Amino acid sequence: MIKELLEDAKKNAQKNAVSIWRGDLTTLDCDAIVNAANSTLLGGGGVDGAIHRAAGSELLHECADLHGCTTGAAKITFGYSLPASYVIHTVGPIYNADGDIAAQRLELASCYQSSLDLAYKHHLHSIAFPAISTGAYGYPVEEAARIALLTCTAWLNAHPDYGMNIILTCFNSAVLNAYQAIIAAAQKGELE
Ligand code: AR6
Repeated sequence: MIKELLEDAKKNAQKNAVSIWRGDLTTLDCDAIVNAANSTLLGGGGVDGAIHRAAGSELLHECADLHGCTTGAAKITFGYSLPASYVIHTVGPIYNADGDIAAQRLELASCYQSSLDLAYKHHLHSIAFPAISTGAYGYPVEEAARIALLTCTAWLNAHPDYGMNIILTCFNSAVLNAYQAIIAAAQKGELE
């Protein structure tokens, strides 16, 4: 299934793109960067902490008026001192190996889908994601990377003429390796 989606995405390449990039999300000059936040939207560690530090205190003030965010949903703020114009805050699932894995998958996919829908609604054309839930929230990296890639390519294929540039950022080699392995397997037709 991913193979077909990647091939379809390639056909729409002049308009839409998904790419993998290793580095610090907060340095990217795109329309929006996505924050892997918690449900309070009042800051935290990991990429959330890095975004708030780079954006400055005005971001926290705006977030305080948003009254939190539920898992899988997304809310938008300005980017303040960040190079990105906007921050889209989403809340990934806290991974629980003994819990409902299918529900957690849907919640993680919903983070990507809701963020892209919100970017679309605000007429944004470039968006960079961290690997949501793969840090403090403990989601297995390979599975999270697969969900991210699948959801993003499906979104692009549902909006073939829009022109959305999606960057999936990797802050460590585990995430980068996971994306590369999925793409390689998909290209060989080994991934369904
Ligand atoms: N740029 C890109 N990716 C990053 C950066 C960065 N500057 N910093 C970390 N990552 P995490 P979560 C990667 O823990 O698992 C916070 O406290 C990191 O390597 O930031 O969704 C929130 O407030 C990992 O691959 O987010 C929540 O309480 C990925 O970003 C909780 O953590 C996500 O790691 C959310 O946990």
